[in-house]
Amino acid sequence: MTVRIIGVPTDYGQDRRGVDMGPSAIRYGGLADALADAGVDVVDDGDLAVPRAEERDPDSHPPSEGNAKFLRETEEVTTALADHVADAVAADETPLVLGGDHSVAIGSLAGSARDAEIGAVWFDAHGDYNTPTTSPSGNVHGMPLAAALGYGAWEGVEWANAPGLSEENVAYVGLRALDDTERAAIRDSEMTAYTMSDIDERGITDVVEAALSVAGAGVDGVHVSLDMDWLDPTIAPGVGTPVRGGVTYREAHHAMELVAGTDAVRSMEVVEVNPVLDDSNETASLATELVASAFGKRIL
Ligand code: 6HN
Ligand code: MN
Ligand code: MN
Ligand code: MN
Repeated sequence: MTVRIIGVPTDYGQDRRGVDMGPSAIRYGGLADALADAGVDVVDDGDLAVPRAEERDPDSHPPSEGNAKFLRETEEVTTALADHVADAVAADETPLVLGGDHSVAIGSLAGSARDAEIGAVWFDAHGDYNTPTTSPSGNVHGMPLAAALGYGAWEGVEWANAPGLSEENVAYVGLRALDDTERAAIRDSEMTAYTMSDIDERGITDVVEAALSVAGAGVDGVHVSLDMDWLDPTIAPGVGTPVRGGVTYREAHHAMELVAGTDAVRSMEVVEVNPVLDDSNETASLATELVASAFGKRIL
């Protein structure tokens, strides 16, 4: 297996500065060694060019598009990312996207689902299912799944919609912070949502196996989206929107080992690592360990 690393140093999808240093922090945190431990071949594309938020007007898009900030920049970057991801998949490689904030997922999903039917497993504290008209913050990192699925105000936004992804093949794992309109929209959707309470009751193995089978049913492959705020902030403090009560170190590793066990991973991203908020780069190093587990690293 060849993993193609694509860094996407965005920070305009949310309000805290520093997450644009995520790709560097993850590489510095030992990504190359971790992937070597997993026994995969690696190609590193470096980072995509990303506009600096200070040099752009967050509201430069038409008001009909709602309150989403930096929508033009999001379009510019995710369109380029989608091409890179689609090229990697077409070359039989597995793209590994390093964020940046979670808005980059719009590009990962659009690229991975360009010429195939895919599913997605969303490891996150958050639903990321807002739209430019429902979002309380206007931050696009809270919207990528709605964008990819063409939900609400995202309907017909061609650059953002992922053609081969449908709601029935999307599973959340570890939800614990939803906005009210977002919660209602997720309930009304065909997606499957496993919350932290489900993990409490059923255990991580059962929940992740169920999520992987939902995502993988009848599709060509699965996109794995790993938002580092999925983990408990005591072990992953370097994130912009931490929420208490996340998964533990062991649960996270086991979840990624189950991901590796399916052999269905078509593309993956790890996002929201913010070294400015981190404690000695520990969130970035943890990200590299989890990626290694997802790509097949075993203890013995
Ligand atoms: N993330 N639901 C909140 C919002 O602003 O839409 C938080 C989103 C967090 C997104 O962590 O990727
Ligand atoms: Mn606006
Ligand atoms: Mn999140
Ligand atoms: Mn997220």
